[in-house]
Amino acid sequence: MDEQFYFVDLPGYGFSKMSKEEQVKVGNFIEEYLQKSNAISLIIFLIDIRHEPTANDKLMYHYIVKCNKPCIIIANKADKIAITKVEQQVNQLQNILNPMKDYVFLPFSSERKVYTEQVWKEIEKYI
Ligand SMILES: Nc1nc2c(ncn2[C@@H]2O[C@H](COP(=O)(O)OP(=O)(O)OP(=O)(O)O)[C@@H](O)[C@H]2O)c(=O)[nH]1
Ligand SMILES: [Mg+2]
Repeated sequence: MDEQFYFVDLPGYGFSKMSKEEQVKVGNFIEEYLQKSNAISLIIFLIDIRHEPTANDKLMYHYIVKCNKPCIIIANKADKIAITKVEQQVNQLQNILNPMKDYVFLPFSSERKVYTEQVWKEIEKYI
């Protein structure tokens, strides 16, 4: 490999809008990629800070945990809630998904570019 790192954006739940046949193909692709790629340094799992984890979030979270690769969880769209609620909401998401608290959960907003420093600091540990 060259001395570079890449962000690979895997298909999200948008693929639930695909036909059943396509869903199976994409699902198999994601599974194979996550399990067979030795070049994955870190999985970054993005969820929505505003809501409790959905059934899909829980499914994906447990799947990622089973992959046994380093992972951080980013609670995105922090711009959509009051700044005073951000920390509380991230804690609540972690309490539900990861009560053992062995993964890092961080707020983020790709819209507003806030909290980028904390997120980069975490990512840099893996590259
Ligand atoms: N307010 C706000 N909107 C956001 C933020 N991040 C993404 N969005 C919006 O959310 C919508 C979905 O964003 P995508 O990046 O396509 O989400 P995705 O999870 O990759 O979707 P799929 O891959 O199709 O599952 C878009 O309209 C974005 O503009 C954010 O931090 N704040
Ligand atoms: Mg996407």
